[in-house]
Amino acid sequence: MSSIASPERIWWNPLSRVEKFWVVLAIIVGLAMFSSMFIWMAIGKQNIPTETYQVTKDQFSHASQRMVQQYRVRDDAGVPVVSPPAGSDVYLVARAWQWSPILQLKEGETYRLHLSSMDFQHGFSLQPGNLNLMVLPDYDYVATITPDKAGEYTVICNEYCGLGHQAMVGKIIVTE
Ligand SMILES: [Cu+2]
Repeated sequence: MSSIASPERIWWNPLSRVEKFWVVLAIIVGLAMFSSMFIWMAIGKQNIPTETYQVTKDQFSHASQRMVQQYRVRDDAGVPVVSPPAGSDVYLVARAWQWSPILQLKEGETYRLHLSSMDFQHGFSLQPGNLNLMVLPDYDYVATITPDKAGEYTVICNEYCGLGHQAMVGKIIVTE
């Protein structure tokens, strides 16, 4: 018999008990994983409360500028650092390729974080913490957040937005 001969073709034989067992088990595991998506959505605390509104770029950038004028405490490498009062609306502007301003929030207080973009689609990714939100032009995406751990957080863009994408890094400071 030559070495390129086909192997003996027995694959159409009826499934053995063992094969049946593993096929059924794989289906059960698959269904369990599939349904866990919905279970996590309902009870896993995986989704933060959000609202979305239509907004023009001018309206959003004015709201952010007003906040910066009122609550700016200093600058960090040319980016204003703002410390808005607890419970207030805070505005983070995404534009190619910068997040502005730097928000300084208080631990344990709740804020309404508004996100919008002045140009392309960007992704708000908070590190550490792994909070991920979409940032779109002409939409005001409002996430109600309560920072529970003081520290300095990095905001990176996780949606490819052009040549400077990898340098699009911002900051959120949470104080005690
Ligand atoms: Cu980007």
